[in-house]
Amino acid sequence: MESTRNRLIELLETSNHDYVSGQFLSDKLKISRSAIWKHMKELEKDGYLIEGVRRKGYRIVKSPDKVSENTLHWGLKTNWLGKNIIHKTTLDSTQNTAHDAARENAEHGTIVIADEQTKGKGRMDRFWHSTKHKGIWMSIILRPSILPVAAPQLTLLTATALADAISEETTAAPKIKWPNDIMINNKKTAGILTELQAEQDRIHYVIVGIGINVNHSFSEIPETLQHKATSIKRETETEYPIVPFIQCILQHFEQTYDRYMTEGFSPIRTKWESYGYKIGEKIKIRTNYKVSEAIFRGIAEDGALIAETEEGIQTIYSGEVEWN
Ligand code: BT5
Repeated sequence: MESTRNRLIELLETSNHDYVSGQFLSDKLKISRSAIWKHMKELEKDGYLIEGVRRKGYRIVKSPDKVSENTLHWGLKTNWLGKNIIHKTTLDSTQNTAHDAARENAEHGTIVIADEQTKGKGRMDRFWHSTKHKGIWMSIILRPSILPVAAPQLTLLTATALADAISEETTAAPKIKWPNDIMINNKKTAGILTELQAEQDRIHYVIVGIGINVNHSFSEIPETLQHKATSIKRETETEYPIVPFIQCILQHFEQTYDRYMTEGFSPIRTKWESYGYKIGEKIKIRTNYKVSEAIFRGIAEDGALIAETEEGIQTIYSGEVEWN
């Protein structure tokens, strides 16, 4: 039943908003026209708005704001990203499912997305809270032909794509905190986790994990994080439809990634710096058990953080930065 329904939606979607005749659907699905009609009624119960016109057929006018492979495909304007979508109601972590899929040769651009995660992962085995239906919890499988040392640039390009999408879909003003956080009003709204499977000079695949707090009210943000985490709804006092938001992220991600592959990191870097959190401001750098005051100057061509200390310019590659 479920797969006939999915096939039916696929057939309606490929018509590109045009009518599809009941006869065509019944031939393709090998079920009667009255069975087609019953399926249409069921789709309406699921939130689809379907128009049926005599002698013309059916067309989808609106799909529901409920994440599924079908709703995400409908109206998705990407060329290669999200052609293959794995959606589950609950997963421990979309990263784990994405690794499994990648090992089984899932294609470049495959998306794994869940309504909730029970063991969402941050960097260094930290926990990522992923409340059901409140945010976007997804992983993208990529097979880039870049050297493993360039992989951190993928985190930075993902952050610019997210900042672009948040700016387009919402009234928030996102800032990117190096290397992997999106901040709104000085609080963390999204995080990125880039994991790779690689040899010294070759990447087998990369999984880019994206977690965004979208529609949490204040009390739905875990109490232990309320001082430093937020949601887009909380900052803008608006609730956002989730399906178009995800589609917008995928479109920006694809554009940014394609640009990176053709033009290199330079244009990404400029864009990144336009969203950079605390550029020109004081930060602290921890090196060899010493903490020094510095000014955050921007990012280098390879994605490293550039800090100006009393001893001169330093480039920082990972985690030794204090922002407060
Ligand atoms: C990150 O790590 O920010 C990467 C988060 C990536 C999550 C996505 S969701 C889809 C995919 N599947 C996964 O399992 N993961 C990815 P990090 O920089 O290490 O930050 C983790 C820290 O952020 C935690 O230790 C908390 O302090 C805080 N945190 C946890 N959940 C949060 C949330 N929902 N919003 C804001 N901050 C959070």
